[in-house]
Formats: sequence, structure tokens, C-alpha cells
Amino acid sequence: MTPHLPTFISIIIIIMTMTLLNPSSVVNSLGVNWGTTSSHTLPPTQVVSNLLKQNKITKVKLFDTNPQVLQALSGSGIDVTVGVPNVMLKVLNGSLKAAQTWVHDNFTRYVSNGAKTRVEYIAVGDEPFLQTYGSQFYPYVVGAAINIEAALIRAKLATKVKIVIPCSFDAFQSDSGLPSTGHFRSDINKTMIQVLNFLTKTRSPFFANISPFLNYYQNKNISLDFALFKENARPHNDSHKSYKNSFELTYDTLVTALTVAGFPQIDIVISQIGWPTDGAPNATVTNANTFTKGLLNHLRDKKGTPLRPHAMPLETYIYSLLDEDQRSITGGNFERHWGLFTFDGQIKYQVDFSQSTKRVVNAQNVEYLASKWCVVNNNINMSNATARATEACSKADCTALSPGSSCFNLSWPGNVSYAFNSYYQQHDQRADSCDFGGLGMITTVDPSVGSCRFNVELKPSFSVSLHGSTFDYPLISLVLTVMLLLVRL
Ligand SMILES: *[C@@H]1O[C@H](CO)[C@@H](O)[C@H](O)[C@H]1NC(C)=O
Ligand SMILES: *[C@@H]1O[C@H](CO)[C@@H](O)[C@H](O)[C@H]1NC(C)=O
Ligand SMILES: *[C@@H]1O[C@H](CO)[C@@H](O)[C@H](O)[C@H]1NC(C)=O
Ligand SMILES: *[C@@H]1O[C@H](CO)[C@@H](O)[C@H](O)[C@H]1NC(C)=O
Ligand SMILES: *[C@@H]1O[C@H](CO)[C@@H](O)[C@H](O)[C@H]1NC(C)=O
Ligand SMILES: *[C@@H]1O[C@H](CO)[C@@H](O)[C@H](O)[C@H]1NC(C)=O
Ligand SMILES: *[C@@H]1O[C@H](CO)[C@@H](O)[C@H](O)[C@H]1NC(C)=O
Ligand SMILES: *[C@@H]1O[C@H](CO)[C@@H](O)[C@H](O)[C@H]1NC(C)=O
Ligand SMILES: *[C@@H]1O[C@H](CO)[C@@H](O)[C@H](O)[C@H]1NC(C)=O
Ligand SMILES: CC(=O)N[C@H]1CO[C@H](CO)[C@@H](O)[C@@H]1O
Repeated sequence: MTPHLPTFISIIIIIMTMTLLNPSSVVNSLGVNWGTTSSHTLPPTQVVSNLLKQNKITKVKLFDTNPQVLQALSGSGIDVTVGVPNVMLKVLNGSLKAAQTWVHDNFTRYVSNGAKTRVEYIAVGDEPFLQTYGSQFYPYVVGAAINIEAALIRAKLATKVKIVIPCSFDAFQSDSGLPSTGHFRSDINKTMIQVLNFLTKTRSPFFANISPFLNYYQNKNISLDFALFKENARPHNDSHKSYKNSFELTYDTLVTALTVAGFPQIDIVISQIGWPTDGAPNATVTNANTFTKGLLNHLRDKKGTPLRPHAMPLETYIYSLLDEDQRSITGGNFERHWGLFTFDGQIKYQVDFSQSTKRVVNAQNVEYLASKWCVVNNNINMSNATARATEACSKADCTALSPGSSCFNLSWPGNVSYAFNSYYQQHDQRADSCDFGGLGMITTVDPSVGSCRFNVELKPSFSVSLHGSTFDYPLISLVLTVMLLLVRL
């Protein structure tokens, strides 16, 4: 039977109109990474309602399965990627039972029986191939993915979600610095083929992190202009192909690595991409703004790259949503400053998330601790001040004091005050956390100078601080923990 002609034509017209009038076709594939490695976090419900929903961010990638976060995302209509932490890979590789427990405890409850969290992907591991990890994690990643897949099939949930394996920016490389010689790192190339076979079998995309910032920071022979999508950057020519920015060059290096490995067609999702705003000389708000605009322009003009013309990454996840003051800084002091928003949910520069001229919505009615700071009392013998500050910094966040950062210009003892205050705020302004052997002093005068901000922390939000290292209300915490245990029983 042929369809009735006018009906047929009107369907075509409707489809065409939808395609043409849908300016959000790119926006729909734009997401953010949302990590919670912070001493204090905004309440997850506030992050979802203000930062995500009001800014029309429709996808988030998490690094774990934090119950409060997943609860807050329930019914939001936002597509979620949940994460299996690296430390769990070994046990998940070793046992199907462990994978079933993980699926039962951390996944099923959010997606079954009327639960309304839309989990699109389970990411197995967080950059398990990162070179600095050596072989701690990657030998277990495919086995863990296979076991989780088997557990999903047994739970009849395999059709609801895809399993992916996020690949670090240093898993692929090019000896000439040009895409045509791209390949996977030789120590992981066997495992990468197993990964790609698994993904192909389950029809899942390849999750890759791309980092022009790290390529530049690690001195991979690219200019700052090239990393920042600047028009005037000198192109890198690869025989007849010309690359105008680091993003396209890196993307095509990955395309070549995938092609050489035998998977030229696999879909790519950019699982992390961004530019930090503090903690290193070129980690600035201005540069991050330029980078993000360049990236969004690239995604929106849909020209693709020389090796995949007119083909766009399936999805792109900006790294990241918020600054996190307890992230590991083994990679560099900038690691705590990747957020589009500051720790308290205020945008650092305007971002055009939804192609409308609307301004970005910040977190509203944020609840802070009192307007109090801890500084060094310079009327007393300060011979121990530097040692005390160093000790404070080992626990608190002094990344803004590093060379080229926002508070690097503070001279001694201003930098001591900065360290004391960070420690004091992270400990919820407890009086005994501003002692420092008698050197600390509480003040109500904001010590911030110029671009160097002395933060006042957020009021602890019970939900996530439970996982953090500091907790203000031990009694409440104890009572709630006991209640939670009782509920579980
Ligand atoms: C992963 O698990 C499988 C099955 O139990 C086992 O044979 C293999 O040795 C494990 N891999 C590693 C690297 O331990
Ligand atoms: C993997 O790396 C080894 C060592 O560099 C190399 O000999 C081999 O050809 C590579 N295999 C693939 C499939 O790229
Ligand atoms: C560095 O990049 C430039 C292009 O900007 C190229 O001409 C030069 O050969 C590269 N040098 C190395 C060592 O890769
Ligand atoms: C690189 O390619 C562009 C465009 O194809 C061309 O204009 C430029 O002269 C080339 N540069 C070099 C150094 O070969
Ligand atoms: C960063 O920026 C400064 C100028 O602000 C420049 O001198 C320096 O070479 C840049 N590169 C790195 C890797 O620090
Ligand atoms: C400060 O204390 C140190 C010992 O901790 C002492 O050596 C120094 O003389 C004292 N300075 C002053 C000005 O009292
Ligand atoms: C400096 O610290 C040492 C060891 O904690 C202590 O004995 C000394 O009294 C301190 N000096 C001052 C001036 O506070
Ligand atoms: C730090 O001081 C130098 C020299 O006074 C100035 O050029 C620079 O802009 C200052 N940096 C910041 C972040 O305030
Ligand atoms: C503060 O500055 C002094 C002098 O420049 C330096 O020795 C000390 O290490 C700095 N302390 C911190 C916490 O950055
Ligand atoms: C974040 C989270 O809830 N993780 C849990 C996942 O499941 C394992 C046990 O299967 C728990 O130990 C984790 O706490």
C-alpha cells in the first residue's frame, strides 16, 4: 500500500520543518561533566533546577552514582551518564556477582519501577588508560564492562542503557604531531582493540577526552592561539589537509588511531573538553571564554574536521560544571578550576548554551556561612607562620597561590592569611580551625584584593558533604546515619 499522497507530503513537510526549525539540534547533544569532589557542594536539587534546567543543559556526565545527585535528576528529563570508579574495576572484572551487586545497588533503583532518572550511559572507569596510572586499572576495564553488561541482561535492563569506557586524552598520540600518524599508545593498543570490539558489539560510541589545554600545557608544540581556536593561529598542515586549531587536529588524530585499529566508522562522543581558569599561567577566565566560544562555534557550524567532514561528535560534554576544591592536584593546580561556574554556582563568563541571547542563570539564593575570614595576626611573633601555612595548604586549597594564578601576587604574609582562611572555611568556620598555634585571627573585613578572592564557603548541604572530608554537625550526621541504616534494614 502506498501512503495517501497529501498525507505523505505533509509528513515530509513536518519532518523538514522540525529539522530546520530545531535550533537545539546541537544544543541537545551538548552536556556537562558534574563532579562533587568538593569540601562543600551546592544542594544537588539546586544544581539541577538552576544551573541545568534553567540553562537548558540536557545532558550530564557523573563520575559515580551519588544517590542524592541521581535523586535530584529524577524526573528532570536530563540524560545522565553514571560512572563506575576506577577502584571498583578489579573486583568487577573478577566477579559477575560483584557486577550484579553494583547494578542492583547503584543502577536498578534509579531506572526501574517508575523511577524517573534517565540514565543513558554507564561509564566503566574514569580515564583508566591515563598514562600516570600505569597498569593499575586498564587490564580490568574490558572484563568489568563485560560483567556489567551480563548483569544488565540478567536484570532485563540491557536495552535501557549503553556501556561506555572513557578514554583519556593521552591514550592516543601522534609522533609527528599530525593526524596522519595517529595511533593508540603502544602499551594499551591490545586492550584498545578489545574495548573497540566490545563497543561495536553493544553498538556503543567511543568516549574520548580531548584537551587542547593539556596539550599546550605539556608543551606539545602548539601555540596558545592554536589551542584557543584563534583565527590568526598558524595552521598545521598535514599533506593536503590544513588544521586551524588544536581541537580539530586532536580529533582527527583520534580518527586515525581508530581507523588504524580497524574501527574507522565508530561514533565518537567527546566525554570531557574544557579550559581551566586558575592554577596555571594561561588558565585564565579570558582564555577559557575564548576557548569555549571557539568550541561551540565549531560544533554549531557543523563543518566537521578534514577526516570526518560534516560529521559531528555524537555528543560533547564540557569539563566541567563547577569548580571542585578537593580534586587531586597531581596533574597540576589547575585541576580544581575547570568549572564553567565557581564553587558557589556563579558563571565565570557568558556561555551560549542554547543559542538564545538569554544570559546564563546562576545559582539563586545561595546559602553561605557567615561573612567571616581567618587571617594571620601580624602583631605577634610570626616565625612559625610559613610552616603553619604550608601545613594548612596540605589539607585546604591553596592552588590560587601558585605561579601565574589569581593570588600569586599576594606577598608574605598575605599568602599565609589566604592559606589560613581556606582551611578555616573548609572546616565550616569552626573557631578551633583558625588557631594555628595562636597565629590565626578571625575578622569580618573581607581580605580579598583585586582578582584574588578570599572565599566564604557554602553552608554545608547534608547530602554530599557526607562523602567529603569535613563535617560540621557530627551529632546530626550520626543521627542521620543511624536513621539511614534503620531505613535500609
Ligand atoms: C579478569 O577476570 C578474568 C575472569 O575472572 C580473569 O581470568 C582475568 O585474569 C582477570 N584479569 C586480570 C587482569 O586480573
Ligand atoms: C601495538 O604496539 C606494538 C608495540 O609498539 C606494535 O608492535 C603493534 O604493531 C601495535 N599493534 C597495533 C594493532 O597497532
Ligand atoms: C612544531 O610545529 C610546527 C608547525 O606549527 C612545525 O613546523 C614543526 O615542524 C613542529 N616541530 C616539531 C618538533 O614537531
Ligand atoms: C598550509 O595550508 C594552507 C591552506 O591549504 C596554505 O595556505 C598554507 O600556505 C600552508 N602552509 C604551509 C606552511 O605549508
Ligand atoms: C603562558 O602565558 C604567559 C604570558 O601570560 C607566557 O609567557 C607563557 O609562555 C605561556 N605558556 C606557558 C606554558 O606557561
Ligand atoms: C620569635 O620566636 C623565635 C622562636 O620561635 C625566636 O627565635 C625569635 O627571636 C622570636 N622573635 C621575636 C621578635 O621575638
Ligand atoms: C614555633 O613552633 C614550635 C614548635 O611547634 C614551638 O615550640 C614554638 O614555641 C613556636 N614559636 C612561636 C614564636 O610561636
Ligand atoms: C601581578 O602583578 C603584576 C606586576 O605588578 C601585574 O602585571 C599582574 O597583572 C598582577 N597579576 C594579577 C593576577 O593581579
Ligand atoms: C608565601 O610567600 C613566601 C615568600 O614569597 C613563600 O616563602 C611561602 O612559601 C609562601 N607561602 C605559601 C603558602 O604560598
Ligand atoms: C556511590 C554508590 O552508591 N556506590 C555504591 C555502589 O555499590 C557498591 C556495592 O555494590 C557500594 O559499595 C557503593 O557504595
